[in-house]
Amino acid sequence: MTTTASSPQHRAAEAFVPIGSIVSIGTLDGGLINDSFLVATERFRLVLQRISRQAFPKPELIMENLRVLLMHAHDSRIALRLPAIVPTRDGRDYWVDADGGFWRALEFVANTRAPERLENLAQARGVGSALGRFHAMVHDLDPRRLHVTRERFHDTPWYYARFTAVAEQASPIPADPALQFCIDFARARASRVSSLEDARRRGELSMHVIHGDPKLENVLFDVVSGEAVSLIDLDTVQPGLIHYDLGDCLRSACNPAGETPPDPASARFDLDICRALLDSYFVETRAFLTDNDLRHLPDAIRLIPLELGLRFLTDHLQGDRYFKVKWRGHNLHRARTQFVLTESIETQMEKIRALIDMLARAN
Ligand code: GN1
Ligand code: MG
Repeated sequence: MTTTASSPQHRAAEAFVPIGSIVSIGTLDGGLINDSFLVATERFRLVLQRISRQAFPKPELIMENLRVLLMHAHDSRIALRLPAIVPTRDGRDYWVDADGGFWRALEFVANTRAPERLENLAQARGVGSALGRFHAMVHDLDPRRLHVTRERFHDTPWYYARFTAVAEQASPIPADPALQFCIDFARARASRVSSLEDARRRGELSMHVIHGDPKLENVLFDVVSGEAVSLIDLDTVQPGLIHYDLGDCLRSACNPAGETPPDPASARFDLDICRALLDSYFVETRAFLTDNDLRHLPDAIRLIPLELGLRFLTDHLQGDRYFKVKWRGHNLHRARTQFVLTESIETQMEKIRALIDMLARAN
């Protein structure tokens, strides 16, 4: 799609590329928060994004973090490509339009693809290796050097409290079996939302630099070698628990149904994918993972899909203010999917524990 010269994305693109050089601007669908475009000039392509100020009240902090991360990655021996910042024509990291829209441009990582679903177990290994290399790369980067770009981003008890407050306000809840299922599902887990935050508060888990959103779509595979070569979407790189990343990566990669399957009931957690992914993750990280890290990992796998389900459900109850939706009910559909996935994890908890013990011993 080519946009008109007066569109906001066209005007923003002109801040980053030489005047008159734009050949086309296409929309990059997929992200649930920011607006993304692929800008092509005769000589190169770049990814142009308008950062959601609702999700990121201070988007300039994202760019400051990205600078720190990229400098660190540059000095690292670990092979993982991270998209470079494309500065504006006057050398800045971002451009703000007349309406306050915050725009930044990143390198388009060429000759790669991001499959929506895993196509084979070799890709699962690739995802685990890429996340492992990322964690290994930032292991010696002091998390205090990074800003918090999004407060309470993986604070499950906080999301739960917000859900109950919003559900309270929304009552009487419209009669809808899917909505009732989700609300009952969430309420039945009230006593189990704080396990990870409690462990953090007790000092059993320590803060590291994390990706924050390492879902499958954010892993890029080389089109020729098939190797996982790059991690993108670095907006939520900030201090956190590696458990948030592992939980998020596994909930996304191990559910062959995806985030919006035709039928939410088809969501399930695939142990074979989990085994392949964690095995290659441990190859990169086992040297610095602690016993406590491993002990709390099964719970993170259960918690992060529950948390995402709570976030989708709350957004549905609030009238779809945060996540982009394609239809009214999309967030409810997504919430059901995450809850069905959570249930599948809950029924396999003993196997997940045994699997992690086995892999930790083997690596
Ligand atoms: C959002 O915008 P996107 O697709 O990168 C969300 C993640 C969710 C994800 C679910 C800042 O990510 O937390 O896990 O959707 N990002 C933010 O697909 O809320
Ligand atoms: Mg993201």
